[in-house]
Amino acid sequence: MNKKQTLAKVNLYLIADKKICGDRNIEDVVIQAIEGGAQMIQYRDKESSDREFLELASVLQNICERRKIPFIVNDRVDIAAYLKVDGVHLGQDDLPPGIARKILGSSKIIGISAQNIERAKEAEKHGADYVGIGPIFDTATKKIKKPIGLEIIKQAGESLKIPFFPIGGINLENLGQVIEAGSKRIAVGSAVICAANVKTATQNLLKKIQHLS
Ligand code: TZP
Ligand code: MG
Repeated sequence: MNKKQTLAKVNLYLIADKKICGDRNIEDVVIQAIEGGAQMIQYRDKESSDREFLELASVLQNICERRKIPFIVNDRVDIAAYLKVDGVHLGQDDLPPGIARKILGSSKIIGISAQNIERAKEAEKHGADYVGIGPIFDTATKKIKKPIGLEIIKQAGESLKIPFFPIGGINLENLGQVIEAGSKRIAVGSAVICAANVKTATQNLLKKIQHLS
């Protein structure tokens, strides 16, 4: 499957953030989430050393590979290239997508975070394969500005050709609003990772969104 076909199938994207895993083992969280139906995994880790990042990325890559789930690493184009993972996710202050593309090649998935529609369109223009747009709602996962709200989802639906994933504070209670605003995809962290039961929480989110494409 090429990356377009892969992304077309993803409604539920898990951001496996090491920090929000807390005492939970990130490998177990990822396994449970995949069992519950998570369709793409991003390893996000702002606190580990380079070496720990490399080791954990490799372990998670194996977990995902065995289950045929695309695996993306956050920030680290170098580690993505070395491990030959499926892609990288970059923020506005990371390497620009054009440079990541030169390093990783055309077959890899490059995702970009955008906080407004102009940035999202720019990311598309510079060769991003998908954008994460948010934070839609309040989130404790990322120490950033105010939530941008649901309006951008409609704008993204009208102006982007590439897939977009609303992100930030999305949970089972507010998912209906995200869908109503025009998205058939979401990226979630805490709603899955901090749930009493990771697998059930993933299943419940998926049930609401998977029929949309
Ligand atoms: N960008 C905005 S929120 C977030 C990122 C990477 C992490 C996931 O947020 P949440 O609220 O834990 O689902
Ligand atoms: Mg980043």
